[in-house]
Amino acid sequence: NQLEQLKLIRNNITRFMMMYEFALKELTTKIEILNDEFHVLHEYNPIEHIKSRIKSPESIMKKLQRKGYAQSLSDIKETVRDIAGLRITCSFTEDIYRVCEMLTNQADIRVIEVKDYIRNPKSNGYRSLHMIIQVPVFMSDRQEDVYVEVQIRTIAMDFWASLEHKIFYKYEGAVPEHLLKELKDAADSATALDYKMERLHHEVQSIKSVDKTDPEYELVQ
Ligand code: 0O2
Repeated sequence: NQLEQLKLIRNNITRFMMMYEFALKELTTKIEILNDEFHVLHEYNPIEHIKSRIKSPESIMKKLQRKGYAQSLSDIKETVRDIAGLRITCSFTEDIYRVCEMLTNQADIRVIEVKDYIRNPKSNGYRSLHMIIQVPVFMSDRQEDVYVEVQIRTIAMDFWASLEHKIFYKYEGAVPEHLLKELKDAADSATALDYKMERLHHEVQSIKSVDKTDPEYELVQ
């Protein structure tokens, strides 16, 4: 009987973790569809790439210890809302807000929280748009609304964040002052680059919209 109970616990945990995988699959497909449709309408892809991850059991435990005691799987679900994580890398900053809006407009997605570290960067220079959303997952016997943390960034923001993350872990949080300063400078350069690339993109887009079949076109040339 104890063995049966253990089996039941194991199955519950496996199904619990699978829920997050399903949510990520569903969301990834949704975003790919939005990206493809956007390409048809605007002749470019706002999304460079998408990466998903499931938080490791160790990280879930660490977060639970930090956030307080959880007695059941549903407590864990409510306490750790980033078990499923999706990182969307966009070409330009304005695309980040477009993707955020496209997700918000999906009828079955519920936006729980948005943290805008682009308009309000962290003091170390970190920039990204974070969303906590809920997506419905349909299982054989029930529907579960699953939390997913979505981080939306430009390539430059992502480049900066991955290096900063490596440095932070290498020094176990005690990063030397001069490196912090250099990281902040690099974050400022990344912001300037994003700004410049967006401006160039607008300029090129306005050229592209000239109708070359228009007889006036040659006169303007
Ligand atoms: P991992 O391994 O990426 O998952 P929370 O603890 O999530 O309830 P918090 O810290 O306010 O509360 O969440 P927030 O601000 O939304 O940030 C969560 C995630 O954003 C982090 O996840 C990182 O992925 C990323 N992030 C936030 N700040 C920084 C930063 O300064 N540098 C870098 N490189 N990434 C950052 P985890 O769980 O820390 O790690």
